[in-house]
Amino acid sequence: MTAERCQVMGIINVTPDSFSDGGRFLEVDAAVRRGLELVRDGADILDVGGESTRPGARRVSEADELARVTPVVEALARGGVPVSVDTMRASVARRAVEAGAVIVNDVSGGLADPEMLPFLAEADVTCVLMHWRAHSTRMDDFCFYDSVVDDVRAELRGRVEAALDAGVRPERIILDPGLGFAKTAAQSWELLSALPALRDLGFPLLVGASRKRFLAEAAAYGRRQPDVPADRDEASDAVAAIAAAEGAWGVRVHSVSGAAAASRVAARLRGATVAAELVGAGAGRR
Ligand code: PMM
Repeated sequence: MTAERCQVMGIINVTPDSFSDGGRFLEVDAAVRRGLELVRDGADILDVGGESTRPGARRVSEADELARVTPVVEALARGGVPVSVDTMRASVARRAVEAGAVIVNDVSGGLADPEMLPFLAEADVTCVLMHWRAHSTRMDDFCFYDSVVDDVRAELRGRVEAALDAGVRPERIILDPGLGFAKTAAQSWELLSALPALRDLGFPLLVGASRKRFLAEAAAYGRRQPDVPADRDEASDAVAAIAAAEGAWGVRVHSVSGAAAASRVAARLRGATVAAELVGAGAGRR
């Protein structure tokens, strides 16, 4: 999957304990309404997840994850929205793809479930393989690197090899450095400053910085409260602009409008055509 303009992936966490949504979108109707709102704000893709991966979060059962995710994916996909499913379980990925999901976003890069890579190969579906070392309850114990950039590159290369060995086609693979996953704030910043080196791996790159802890320090100004995830949205928009300008394939964000503008600004600067997407009276003439 390639795209000229950085794709804006809007997040729908259908979880009661997500650090950012706080369970507000638990019911299917509310999650679907939220999805449509994100599309109106400029999301290109909606990423639907039923299992929180914030630091310390416990796993949810497969049954709960399926019950949360499947109806939301189905309703949004039926409405014509490109849907991605954020899951580490092959069974959930399978059901979501049957329900219309076109991307499987596995934060474990296929490590959490041995059935995942064979499923991705069989379904021939686009997938995000993220850098990951351990489940959320233990991931903060795995922040040890000789060089975070070199090690993440090498480990991502390992996930690509495993995926190719399982039969996943290379053009189906998107990579993600996994900011905040088994990384200190300093390590996440270092990775963010090395996007060109990560792009050199030769695969489209997804960047997920939105509302993450490491942004707290950059978000601490004016009336913003760095401890409140939603008060990190402007800092998240700034990261989206930088990632888009550096050629990331996509950014995964909670609040979409700033990232959508960033994506269009970056596309314009990079020489891509965005005029065809402009809607509304006179938008193209200003
Ligand atoms: N981060 C979270 C969840 N899923 N998926 C990808 N590909 N990349 C990420 O950085 C990522 C992800 C955790 O954040 P959330 O709980 O706010 O969704």
